[in-house]
Amino acid sequence: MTILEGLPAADRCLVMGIVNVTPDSFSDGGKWLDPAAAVAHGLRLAAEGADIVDVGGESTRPGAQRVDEAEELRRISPVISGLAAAGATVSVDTMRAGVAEVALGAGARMVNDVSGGLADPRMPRLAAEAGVPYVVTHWRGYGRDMQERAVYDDVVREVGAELRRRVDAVVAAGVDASAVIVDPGIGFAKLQGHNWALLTSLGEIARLGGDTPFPVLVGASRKSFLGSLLREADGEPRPAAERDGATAAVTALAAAAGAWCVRVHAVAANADAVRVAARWRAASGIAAPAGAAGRASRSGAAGPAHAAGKAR
Ligand code: PMM
Repeated sequence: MTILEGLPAADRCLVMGIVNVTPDSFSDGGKWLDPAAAVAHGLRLAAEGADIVDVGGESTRPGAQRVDEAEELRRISPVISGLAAAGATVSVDTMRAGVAEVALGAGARMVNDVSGGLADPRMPRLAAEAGVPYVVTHWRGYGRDMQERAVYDDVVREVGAELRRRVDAVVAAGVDASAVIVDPGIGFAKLQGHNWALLTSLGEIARLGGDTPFPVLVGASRKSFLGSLLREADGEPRPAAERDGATAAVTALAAAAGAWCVRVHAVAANADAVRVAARWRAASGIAAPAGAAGRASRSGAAGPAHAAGKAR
């Protein structure tokens, strides 16, 4: 099997566009509840340069309540089949194996599980049997109380160790190590400083894969640590819809540090940013990110470990 089978490969960081089919996501909740509008939005993101379109039907924001499985499926199934039929590369953002199974049947090619297999123990086996790339995200619990769990002595070391345990568990469940993508889970049980520490340590996250670094996915788009950074004169955080410039800056830096993919709401500026970063890396003599040319075939000598170093 080739690495990340079924996904686009590029000699740059990939761009994943977000389609949240939810009434309550923090930045775009309620905008894409109508399936036709959601499909049109996903295709617009693909036209703007999204390599992958990520479709989710359950908000994971801090404080969010869970939806039931039937409702999650009702929201996303027509959107996934519509996008896949139109030729988009689709991933499904879900913590439920039952939802992932239907989504894969409808044409999704990747499972994006923000719980890293913790929320539904059947998920790793499903991903293994389907043979699809599987995003293992660092997670400490559901949105309703996750921020109470944002307690770390050394966030990079602890997130790394917890992620490594999750990767070992999903591999033990049968997922091919070359199909694993890791994600530090920006904003999931993390305070602002934790997010920055992780973003500046992507090389360490990638090196959880040892000599063959794992592809790293970064989901920082419009998250509240950016709103806090860009506080208005009155002290209020910058609203979510006005965080796209900061998101593109994070994208450029993460991609220059070797991230495999960034998950973003506003695709066009981020598609430019990853191209700038690729040129930057090329001019610096750094190879393509892990996962770009095939994890199994990479030497592991360059990539994120080389680029990001220990700059915390
Ligand atoms: N963040 C959100 C949802 N899904 N998936 C991955 N892999 N990584 C993330 O950081 C992530 C995610 C929450 O953001 P949204 O409500 O804007 O979709």
